[in-house]
Amino acid sequence: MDWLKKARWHSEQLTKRTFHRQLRLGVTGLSGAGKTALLTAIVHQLTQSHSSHLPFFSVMQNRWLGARIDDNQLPQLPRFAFEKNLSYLQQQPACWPPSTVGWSQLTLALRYQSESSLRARFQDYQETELVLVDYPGEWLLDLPMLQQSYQQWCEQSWLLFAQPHRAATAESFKQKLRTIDLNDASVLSVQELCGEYSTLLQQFREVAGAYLNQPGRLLVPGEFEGTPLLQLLPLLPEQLAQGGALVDLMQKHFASYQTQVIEPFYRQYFSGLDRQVVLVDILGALNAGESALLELKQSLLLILQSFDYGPEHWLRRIFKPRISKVLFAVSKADHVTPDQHQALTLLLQQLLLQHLQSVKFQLCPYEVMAIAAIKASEAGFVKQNGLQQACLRGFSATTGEALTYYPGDVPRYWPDHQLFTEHHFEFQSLAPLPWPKQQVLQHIRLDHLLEYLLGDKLT
Ligand SMILES: Nc1nc2c(ncn2[C@@H]2O[C@H](COP(=O)(O)OP(=O)(O)O)[C@@H](O)[C@H]2O)c(=O)[nH]1
Ligand SMILES: [Mg+2]
Repeated sequence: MDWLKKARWHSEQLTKRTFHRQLRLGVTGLSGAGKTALLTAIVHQLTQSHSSHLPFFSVMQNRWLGARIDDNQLPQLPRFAFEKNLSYLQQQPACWPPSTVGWSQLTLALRYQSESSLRARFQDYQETELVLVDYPGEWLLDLPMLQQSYQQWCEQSWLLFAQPHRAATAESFKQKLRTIDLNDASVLSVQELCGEYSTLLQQFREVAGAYLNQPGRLLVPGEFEGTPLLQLLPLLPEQLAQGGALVDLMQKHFASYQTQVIEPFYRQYFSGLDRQVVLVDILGALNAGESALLELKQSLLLILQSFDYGPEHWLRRIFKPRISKVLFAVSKADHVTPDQHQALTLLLQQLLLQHLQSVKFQLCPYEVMAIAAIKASEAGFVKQNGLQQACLRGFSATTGEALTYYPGDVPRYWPDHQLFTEHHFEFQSLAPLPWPKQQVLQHIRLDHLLEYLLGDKLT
């Protein structure tokens, strides 16, 4: 290598190192909120799209050179199944990819020209490694358990299970607990009992529309699937005073769950994130009724605690947070007509504000918006009694039939009890629209989402 070549090679290495940037974007939300759809859409849009599809994503307007999946990421980590997910949307009829369990990630290399004319003169392009991390919001719901004793957790759990929408579902498990021998901590009986508790949590979610289910890993175990760390259930508070081998074991498992499941999650995954999207399916909660909406609210308040960055916050003892922006996104906005999008955003804003008004709470910069990762409807108008009425066109997710309909209004304020007694919300689920190959998937405000989360880092 002559000296000129050598010098150029060194300078290239140096520039690469100097300008090599990495950005870790977390995508979370409770099961069914739309994480898989959003990640699939983000990867698809960044690798396939051009400026006309993402008009508000500024880097795409005149500096974008492209993006590709970088599979050199650590092969031992679960890879987000982007190609498989996309193939479901390409089927005829198109269908949604199955919801995933656990966490996964995918790395994209984003190439663009620098905004600075000086840098652009010395470098052909900038490259940023975007690591997309998908993890269940259920895991964030475990955070408050870190500050509780086993006794407090049992008391809080059974208070929750006594609520009208949960009581009937919980009754048979409660009766079962009353008959068990508290001195029997044999492997088989503990396994059976924990299996029943895990089924109860699933029933809460499916039958009672309940979101606040702990421990979150019992519903979405991830890498702890089948391990004794997940053998945990809340005994009846009065049983703790009686004592016994089973009480001792549960106390021990509760402590292990805190130190070997919850804390490592915050240290290993959460602490490395730079930006975060929290998806919220408000329409689903409105459909499920008043108690579901109330629990969604409580769950979100718990999730918010993970983003409380006040200097005195106890979470700082476990890890150093570095998330500098959070986007709270109402998902599936394509299930309502565009004139209702603002109401969706307002609902979520009101909820967040209630909490943020507390003086002690310090959230990093955040934004709220209504999005559809993959738009499953066409919005339009029909004439009714001589008047233009907004409507949607799409295909029912359950029957596949073509629909033209007005889905109804979204309340602009948190609905009170009276509204739920008078009105039953029924926002239909839609199947994905047929997707001719070569075309880019339709979305709502994905460009705003990308601009807010990545725009300032791609300069
Ligand atoms: N219409 C519409 N439905 C969506 C959208 N995103 C998700 N969904 C629906 O919500 C379901 C759950 O989404 P998914 O991404 O699997 O949620 P996850 O459990 O958070 O990963 C999907 O099967 C779709 O029915 C969207 O952008 N538009
Ligand atoms: Mg998923």
